[in-house]
Amino acid sequence: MTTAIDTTVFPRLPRTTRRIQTADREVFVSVRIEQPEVALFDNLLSHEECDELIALSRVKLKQSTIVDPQTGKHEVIEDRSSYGTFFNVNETPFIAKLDARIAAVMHLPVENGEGLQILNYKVGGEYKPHFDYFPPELPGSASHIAKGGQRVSTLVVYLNNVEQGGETIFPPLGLAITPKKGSAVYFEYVNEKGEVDPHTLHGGAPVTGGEKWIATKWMRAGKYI
Ligand code: PD2
Ligand code: ZN
Repeated sequence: MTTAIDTTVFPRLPRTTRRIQTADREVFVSVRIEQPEVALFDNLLSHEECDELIALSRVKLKQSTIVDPQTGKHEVIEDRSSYGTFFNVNETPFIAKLDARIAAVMHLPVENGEGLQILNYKVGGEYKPHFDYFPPELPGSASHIAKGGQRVSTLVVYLNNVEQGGETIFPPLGLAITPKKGSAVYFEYVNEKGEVDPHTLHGGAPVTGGEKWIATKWMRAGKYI
């Protein structure tokens, strides 16, 4: 049975939630801050699920791109020195299981999600501070916002323990999150008026030892098309 989700509620993750019972796994909210809403989820993926996602992705990695806010085109740039790939929503039964669990903890329908992105950073790899939303005032954003609305929230799932470096950083908040296999950082950046929050500027600090694997889910305000 699926329960209808009220997508108009803010914050999307209720402030008193400490455990989220998804269809197949209990997830723990171990840390949270407000304004902007940031939360850490423990026990989101099993170690076996992390290993399987890495194995499925390793064979199809390509150099990552970003959306140029002026042109809207995907470009390879130095700010994002990682390799990545993605899975369409519900691409396989395994991905569908993860998409459903991720949607449950993000309190939005699976249909609002973009395909799961997998990123791999080697030593020196980083993702310089950026916004995940499309800056509303820039011309390159319109074509992306047309595909299901503005991005509203992000989940970054850590697929391995990184030897050194590779923290997810939020410079305006003075916050750094150490990657922990199977855990995830969640944040929201669009309020009830549809305004984006620049305090959600964040990045992936350079990896200084070992490598880093993550899975990212970006949610839209409406059904992603
Ligand atoms: O690798 C990260 O920790 C990271 C940091 C910032 C990933 C993303 N953003 C992203 O995929 O949007
Ligand atoms: Zn990001």
